[in-house]
Amino acid sequence: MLQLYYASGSLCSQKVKLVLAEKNLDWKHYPINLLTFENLQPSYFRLNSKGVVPTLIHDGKVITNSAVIVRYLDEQFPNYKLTPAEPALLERMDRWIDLLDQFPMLEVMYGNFRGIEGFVLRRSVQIKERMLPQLIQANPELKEQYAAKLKAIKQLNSTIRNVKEIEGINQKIEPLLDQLEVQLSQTDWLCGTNYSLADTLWTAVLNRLDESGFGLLWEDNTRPALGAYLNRLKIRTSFKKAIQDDKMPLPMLLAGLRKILLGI
Ligand SMILES: N[C@@H](CCC(=O)N[C@@H](CS)C(=O)NCC(=O)O)C(=O)O
Repeated sequence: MLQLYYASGSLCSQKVKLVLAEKNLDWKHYPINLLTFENLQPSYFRLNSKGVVPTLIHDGKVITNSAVIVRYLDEQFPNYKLTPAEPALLERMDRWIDLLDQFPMLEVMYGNFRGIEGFVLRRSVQIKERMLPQLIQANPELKEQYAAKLKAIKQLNSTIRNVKEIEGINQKIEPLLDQLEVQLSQTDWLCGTNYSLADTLWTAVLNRLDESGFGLLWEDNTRPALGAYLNRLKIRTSFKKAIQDDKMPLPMLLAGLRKILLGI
């Protein structure tokens, strides 16, 4: 049985859920509430030393990175292969996935989300920065892992407060979209005629860019092939299952808002 620790609305969880849906695999749900910081609990840190979602458990193996998880799933469940067999196409798929992995999506999201959502995200980073030193004190056996998390959170907090840095990161989005536009003007999918893991992962990222207010960069018709591509991705059943239906249950949301806004 596949067991997935995931968080509703988390981009990295959505990538894995999309692949599970594409392959029509059953899996056991372990929802983690990022708003109440369940991911910082010692029990979760023992499973995932970075305290992030997703985490997949299968056949006694624990896998903690979405890019590794999706490749693992494609190898283990070859019923519907999402990896091209031809070496040149495989290389192309790897290039698209690397490009996406190197892109600072976390900073784009935390730096650009507006309204209550943006407020909650940014406040959650500040709270984590306060919680982690206490967790280091209380859990000496996890000191190194928590210290690494604190360092990463401090870095994120400093970046998202720096308007100039966020502007610089935002400026990298259009060249990335241009590369997609060139490819998608030639082929339906990123690796040619067949849908692949690269398309699955880009579904989550493009959708998140859209939610962060960057949809105008293709909706204004300057990148028509990209706009049409996202429409093709959105009509897949996997999009409905993994993204549209990915709503946080109300009790979890309320517990999260209480924690973030009132500190209880
Ligand atoms: N490289 C990791 C990144 C995982 C990651 O950053 N997950 C985010 C959600 S998309 C998370 O758990 N954030 C909570 C936190 O860092 O405290 C992956 O792709 O799995």
